[in-house]
Amino acid sequence: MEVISQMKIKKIELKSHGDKRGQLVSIEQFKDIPFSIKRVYYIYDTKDGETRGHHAHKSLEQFLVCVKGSCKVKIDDGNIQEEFNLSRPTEGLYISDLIWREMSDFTSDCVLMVLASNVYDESDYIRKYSSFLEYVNKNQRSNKINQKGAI
Ligand code: T46
Repeated sequence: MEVISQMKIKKIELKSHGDKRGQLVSIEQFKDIPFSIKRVYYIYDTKDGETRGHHAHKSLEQFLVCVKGSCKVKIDDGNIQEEFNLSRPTEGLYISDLIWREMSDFTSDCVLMVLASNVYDESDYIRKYSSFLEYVNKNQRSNKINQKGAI
């Protein structure tokens, strides 16, 4: 099966420090995830049947963890689509730039925590799918030109 580049999307397993009191998971920048953390937000109390996301970012890295409950994350790089199930506080999904994402199937207890590489910036969002595809194509064309120039 063709998969979206591991550089762009990656499931990351987190270590849990368990003892008789319970569990603790820590996430450190550049150690557990490949970027520096500038922002943390979380999504909770998502209503039954609701979906979220439906956008991509021009330049943002994020790491999504369901610290409670579960949800699905559909991702799309403009060519390939994949779906991930997030259901454990010890696993997260790393998503880099130019990836369309849609979150769905939130359980009523779901708390989806997101670590982000930058502060909130509405101008970084691409909220129209057709604009996302245009952006991806333009990006791929300029990457090819740069690669040819480098030879
Ligand atoms: C993403 C997925 C996984 C802020 O004021 N600050 C913030 O840091 C964020 C993330 C959102 N907001 C405001 C903007 C909207 O008025 O909160 C409201 C809901 O945001 P949005 O509709 O973008 O939420 P989602 O769940 O569709 O998407 C969010 C993130 O925005 C996005 O970057 O990748 O979660």
